[in-house]
Formats: sequence, structure tokens, C-alpha cells
Amino acid sequence: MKTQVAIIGAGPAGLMLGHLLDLCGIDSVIIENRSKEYVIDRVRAGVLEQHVVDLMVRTGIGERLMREGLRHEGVYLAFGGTRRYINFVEHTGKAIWVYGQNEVVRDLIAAREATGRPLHFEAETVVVEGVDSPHPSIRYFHEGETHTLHADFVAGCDGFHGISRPMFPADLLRGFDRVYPFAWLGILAHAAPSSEELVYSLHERGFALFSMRTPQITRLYLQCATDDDIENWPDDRIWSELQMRLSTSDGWKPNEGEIFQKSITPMRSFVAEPMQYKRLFLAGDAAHIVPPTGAKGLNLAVADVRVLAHSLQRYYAGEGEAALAGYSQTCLNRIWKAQRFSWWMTQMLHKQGEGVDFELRRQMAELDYVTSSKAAMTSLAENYVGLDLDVSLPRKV
Ligand code: FAS
Ligand code: PHB
Repeated sequence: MKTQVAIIGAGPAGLMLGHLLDLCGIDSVIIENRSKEYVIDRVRAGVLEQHVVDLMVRTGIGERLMREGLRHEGVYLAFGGTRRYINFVEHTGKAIWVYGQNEVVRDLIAAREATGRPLHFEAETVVVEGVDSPHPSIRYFHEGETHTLHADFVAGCDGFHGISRPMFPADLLRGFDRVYPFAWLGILAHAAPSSEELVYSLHERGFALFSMRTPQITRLYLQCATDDDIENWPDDRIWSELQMRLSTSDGWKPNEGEIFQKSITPMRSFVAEPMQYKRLFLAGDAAHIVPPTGAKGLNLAVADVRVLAHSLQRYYAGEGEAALAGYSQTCLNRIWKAQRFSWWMTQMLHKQGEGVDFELRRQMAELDYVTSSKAAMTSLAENYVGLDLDVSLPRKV
């Protein structure tokens, strides 16, 4: 088989890349090693930046998002028993949208299937060859047979644990890594959200985050130890800890309900440089990981593939290799700013030491400043809603 772009991975990066390439009239094949149900059911991100929402609407896959997504104009930061609101629209003119990654992936899969272009689930990529030549190929095992796909380019959208990044020559690839000394325990509960918008809370017992998925489902997280085990967290302990960390003196607290999903996620910052090796490109978590405190993971993945689709569109429009040269640095400029913001939100909101110590007092002072200074609120707001992304929308070549 032959295609123009072979895409490894059907997460947000791979699926969005396939969607954008299709709009440009560029052929692609998406190869995913997990099942369609697994990819859709994975519980992950929940917040979309304005540019992602605009992209989905303007490229024809935003109808359900507009109907079911929750538009939020800001967030609360809670500390010392009070909640303070940061109004994103007032400071930036932009909002954020709560719409689960599951739903984004569901919409992208439906769009891909409607095009009839190849999207292979449960297809194990066996080997990728020739990425240092103009004719790379992928051998994969699917439906009991081994297939060979010849392509002009390979897009490694296969996440942090995928096979693409390891294909870079060791003397080319540099990894920048920070592992945090805590993790997030996340739950989904059948409980009507008791706040219209998100609440990030610093408490002397640790961080907690109140979020949501629908008017009937609350999404909550609490800081736990990196080596903690979900078995240590029966439902009543989870609710007791969340109430202690989130409840504020004005009487607000999260509603409780049946917990139907719980998991522990480690926290890490990672960036791989560069993001291109000849005909192989990395996008999304294959190239970078952010701590979820800044709600950037999915949004960065979409930004990467917008740049990649635009570069490939220019390549096929006649600009050739020159159109691809800036991909890596264009993405990395934005990725490092998102890394900074995600690190900053994480260090400000997570308990670092034991008891009430210097660190906690410093964090409280930082939160007091950030929520009372117009300049500080504007800075937080413009990073949270997403920094500008100057990449034009796809158009048929
Ligand atoms: P993904 O990991 O989503 O997708 C990669 C795909 O490639 C997967 O489907 C995988 O099965 C497939 N693949 C891997 N190896 C392959 C191979 N050899 N052959 C074929 N396919 C292969 N972000 C936020 O913004 N907020 C959050 O709250 C948040 N929570 C998260 C919780 C968890 C547990 C995790 C792991 C991540 C979380 N993230 C969060 C980040 C997450 O949303 C990612 O940023 C997002 O999924 C990135 O999308 P992709 O780059 O497409 O990678
Ligand atoms: C979520 O709703 O899953 C969510 C929201 C904000 C974050 C992280 C996760 O920073």
C-alpha cells in the first residue's frame, strides 16, 4: 500500500492530523494498536483551549461540542478557606471549554470514518524503516496479516510510550525531563457539579481540583504520593479528603455521588528535541508531557499537528523540504512556554513539604498576589486560555 502520510497512533494528535490532512486533500493512513473502544473510553483531559474549539467548529467537527460542551469564562483559585475568581474573558477576551478528551476522540473518529480513509485499530506497528530516506515504510500486523505501507512521511503520534521517539538517532535526540514528587488521584462521580466553573485548591493537606464533564458528572483530583496505590483509597476516604481540601468558608463544597472511575496518574514534565528526524515527525505526547495542572496536554497535541499539517500542505503545494524545516522549532517555542506555565501552576498549587512550613506560606502569598493583581491575573489567563497560534486553517491544495 502507498500513502502520503503514515500516522502512528489514533489519540487526539493522530486523529486531528488525519482530519486536517484530509481537508487539505492529502492522503493518510492511521495505524492504532489499541481497540476503538479503548481509545475512546480512556479517561484523560477535560479542558479545551479556545483555538482548539475554534478549529473543531471551523473544520466541521464542532457541532456536538457546541451542543454539549460547557463554556467557562474563568476558574477559581482556593486557598486559606476562600475561593477567588479569575475571569479569563475579562482579561483576554477568550474562554475555555470543558469537553472530555473521550468526546473529542469520538468526534474525530466519526469524522475519519465518514471520509472512508484508512483508520486501522488493533494494528500493531511492527517496524518502521527508511525514515532517513524519501521512501519510509511501515510494517504492521492487522487482522491476522502483515502489511507494508509505503509513505512519503511518518507522523509519530504514538504517545509517550510509543515507538517513534526511540527511532531518533541517539546522538540527535535530547530529552529534558522533570519528575514531580507527587501524583494525582482522579475520580469521576455521578454527582451534579456544585460550582459552575473549576476550582483549583491549595490546602495544607495537599492539592485538590474540582472539575466536571457534564451537568451530571463531577471530575475531581487530589494530590497523593507517587507510590500510592488506588487500593489505599476507598470511596469514603476519597470524599473525606476532597471535602477537607476543597470546602470553603462561604459554605461551598463538592457534591458527592457514586464514584464510577478512579485512577492515579504520575506527574512529569518532558520535552524531546528536535521533533523531526528527516521524514519522521513527532507530535503530541510522543514529543512532550506536561503536568495536567495547566490543562495543556491535549491542547499542545492539537497545536503541534496544526503546524505539521500546514507544513505538509506547503510541501505538497510546491515549496518542498523548505516548508518542513521550521516545524520543530515552531512547535518547541510554544511547547516550552506551556511547560513553564504548567510547571508554575504545579509548584504554586501542590504541597511541597510537610506541615505548615515556609514553602506553604510562600505559596499562599503567591496565590494572594496572583488573585489580586490585574497584571498577574492577565498573565495566568492568557496562558490558561492558550497562547496565540499563528497557523492558518487547512485549505485544499
Ligand atoms: P495519546 O497517548 O493520547 O495517543 C497515542 C496513541 O498511540 C494511543 O492511542 C496509543 O495506543 C497509540 N500507540 C502507542 N504505540 C503505538 C504503536 N506502536 N502502534 C500504533 N499505535 C500506538 N491532559 C490534559 O490536558 N488534562 C488532563 O487532565 C490529562 N490527564 C491525563 C491523564 C492520563 C492518565 C494521561 C496518560 C494523560 C493525561 N493528559 C491530560 C494528557 C493527555 O490528554 C495527552 O496530552 C493526550 O492524550 C495527547 O494526545 P496524543 O499525543 O495523541 O497521545
Ligand atoms: C479535567 O477536567 O480533567 C481537568 C481540568 C483541569 C486540569 C486538569 C484536568 O488542569
